[in-house]
Amino acid sequence: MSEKIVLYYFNGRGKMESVRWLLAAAGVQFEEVFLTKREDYEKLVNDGVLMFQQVPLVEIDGMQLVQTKAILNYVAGKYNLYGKDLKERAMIDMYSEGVSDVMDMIIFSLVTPPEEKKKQLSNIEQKAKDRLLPVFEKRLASSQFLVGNRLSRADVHLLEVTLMLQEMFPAVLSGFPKVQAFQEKMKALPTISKFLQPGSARKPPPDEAYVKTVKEVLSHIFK
Ligand SMILES: N[C@@H](CCC(=O)N[C@@H](CS)C(=O)NCC(=O)O)C(=O)O
Repeated sequence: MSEKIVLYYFNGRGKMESVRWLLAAAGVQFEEVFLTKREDYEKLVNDGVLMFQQVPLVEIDGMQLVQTKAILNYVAGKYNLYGKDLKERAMIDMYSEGVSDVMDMIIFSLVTPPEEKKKQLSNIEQKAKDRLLPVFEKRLASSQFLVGNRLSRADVHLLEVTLMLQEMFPAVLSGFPKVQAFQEKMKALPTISKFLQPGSARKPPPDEAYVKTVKEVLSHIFK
């Protein structure tokens, strides 16, 4: 297996987008293989590289890693985005999991039946405003970074989710000035600024074509 980092997923955000964000924030190059047809998924399964028959899959350091959290943990540990000790790491995990609760709701809203969509979106907005953002607004009032005195994966995940929330609810940060200031500071970091430019590996918000591809590739789920 080569030294290259290779990401196997759909050509869209889904569960891989946070991995792309983390690698990009660390300034690490990676390649991508996109699943566009059912056969692409079947080949990976038949080759035995998907431990649980699920993507994301990331080839890194001679390993074929699956399970998004395991991938994120490894990337964060390898590129010094996981705190200086176990206590910092526990704090980073708490913030990251809080973000992931809302991120998962956003990801799965894609396949929510149309009649439930409105309610689901309103749940996401409410959860973001009532639970998620107040925690970070409070924390960022007294600290530049979420944990310790340097960038961690928690900061990167927070930036990602707040940008996603703004795409869906443009005024969502209006009562959260510290989170807004944090966003601006994060966006100015050279690696992140580069990732936010057109032409980077960052994926656009999902559209119908993306949903169609996912449903075709995973036709055993979306019957
Ligand atoms: N716990 C896994 C879940 C991964 C997952 O659900 N992947 C979907 C695509 S986003 C998949 O490959 N599903 C196929 C299946 O479950 O059969 C993770 O977080 O990586």
